[in-house]
Order: sequence, then C-alpha cells, then structure tokens
Amino acid sequence: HFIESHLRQALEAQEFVLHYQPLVNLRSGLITGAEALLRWNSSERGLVFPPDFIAVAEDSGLIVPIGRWVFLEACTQARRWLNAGLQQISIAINISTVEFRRRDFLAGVRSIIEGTGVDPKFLQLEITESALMQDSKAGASILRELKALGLQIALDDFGTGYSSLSYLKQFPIDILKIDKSFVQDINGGNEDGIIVSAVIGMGNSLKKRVIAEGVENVAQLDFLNALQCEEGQGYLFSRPVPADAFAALLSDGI
Ligand code: G
Ligand code: G
Ligand code: MN
Ligand code: NA
Repeated sequence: HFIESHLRQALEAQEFVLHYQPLVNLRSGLITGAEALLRWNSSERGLVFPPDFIAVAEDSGLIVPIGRWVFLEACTQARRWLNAGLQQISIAINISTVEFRRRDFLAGVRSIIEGTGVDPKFLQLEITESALMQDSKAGASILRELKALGLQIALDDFGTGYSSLSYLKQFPIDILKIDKSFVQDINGGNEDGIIVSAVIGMGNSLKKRVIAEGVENVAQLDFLNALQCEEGQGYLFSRPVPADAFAALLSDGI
C-alpha cells in the first residue's frame, strides 16, 4: 500500500517510466500511434502499475507534477523517434481529471509543446467523461483552447461513464476510444457486439476517429474490420513496451 511520500521519492529518484502500446490500423496492420502508459520502476518493489498508485497521486495532488513529467517525457520521446528517422506517429497521453481541472494545465501544455517542438496535431489527449462532468462550461472552454493549440482530443473508456451521447454534441471531441470491456465479448449478435457496432457506426458517421481498445484475438479483429472500425490496440498486436522495443516495432512492423 503506497503513500504520498513513496510517490514523492519516486518522482525525485526518477523512477517513473513510460511504456508505449501501438495503435494499429486494423486493415493494414500498420502502426498509427502509441499510447503512453505510466509505470513506476521501483528499486524496492519492481514494476508498479497505475491502478496501484494513481488514486494516491490524485488525492495528494502529486498527479500534477507526475502528469507534467509524463507529458514532457512523451513529447521528448516523440522527438527522439523523429530524430532517429522513424515515421511520425501520434502519441496518446492520459490526462487525469485532477490535472485537466488545474488553472495552469493549458500553460503547461503550451510550454512543453514549445520546448520540445513537437507538432501538436500528432498529440492526442485522452480524457474521460469525469473530466467534463462537474463543470461542463469550463470543460468545453479548456477543450476549445487545446483544439486551438492544434491537439487532438480523445474520449477514453467510451461507454462506461454517464452521458456519452450528449458529450459528443457539447464538446469538441475528435476520437472515441471504445472501452475494452465492450470489445472483450464481441461475437456475432450478442449485446456487446451490438453496442460496439452502434458506436462504430455513430463515430464513423460523425467523422470521428474510432479506436477499439483491448483487441486480444483474431475473431475480435475480424468483427471490428467487418464493421469498418479503422483503428485498435490490444495484446493481439502488442502489450505496452519500453521505448526501445516500441522503436523496433515501428521500424520492423508488428
Ligand atoms: O496498463 P495500464 O495499467 O497502464 O493502465 C491502467 C490505467 O492507468 C488506465 O486507465 C490509464 O488510463 C491509467 N494511466 C496510465 N498511464 C497514465 C498516465 O500517464 N496518467 C494518468 N493520469 N493515468 C494513466
Ligand atoms: O483506461 P485506459 O484505456 O487508458 O488504459 C488502457 C489499459 O488497457 C492499460 O492498462 C493497458 O495495459 C490495458 N490494455 C491494453 N491492451 C489490452 C488488452 O488487449 N487486453 C486487456 N485486458 N488490457 C489491455
Ligand atoms: Mn487510455
Ligand atoms: Na480505456
């Protein structure tokens, strides 16, 4: 059980690392992007995953400097890959509701983009419905400013929250990420399959990018392809891997 002081020490000792999971064009199998996923490489405990520390980080406010580190590291890594001659791909970064709501969030994003020189149209910020829930006017205005900077906005875990459909109308959202809980059990005409099919159809009609999460087997891939879901991610293609391993996937293919 972790406490604030452990996380503070981890930040100071630079024990956080990012792993990257490929986003894949489901038809071609080519990599279109990477989702950056935070891990804590603890000298005492080994590799620790977000469910074990994100809540403590949010409650203590440490998610703010941690999130800033994530954003800077992901942008810096994107530059390194470009400098190494690898194709340009989009980088997806998870943003906690606590970070999103901070008054200085936009200024931080702006300064990291300027400092690293990444092209913001290749950055996608993954937010969840809870980031937009409390104060929708403020949320919409933050999203509009992010869009003005040129970033892409993805609604993560789509379908698991409360008011998904009205959110599509109210907020400038570019990408829907269908939650893996729906993708896991799609087959033929069952309920999850029908829901996924409806979300893909709606997303395509609204001209959003639709990304299916948690694609683990070929049956799921075939189902998604038949419904014209353009992109996906999941263990079928690759687990989240360290930056070096991701670069190898990018140059050699999956
Ligand atoms: O593989 P995985 O255990 O990384 O991720 C579990 C959860 O942790 C996901 O819901 C993801 O959104 C969240 N998460 C992963 N990396 C980050 C991060 O850098 N920042 C925040 N706020 N959440 C993250
Ligand atoms: O909540 P969010 O979508 O940001 O988190 C992505 C989470 O899903 C990460 O914990 C990642 O490791 C996990 N993940 C990625 N691909 C798969 C998969 O194919 N199956 C399962 N069960 N989890 C996956
Ligand atoms: Mn995510
Ligand atoms: Na998700």
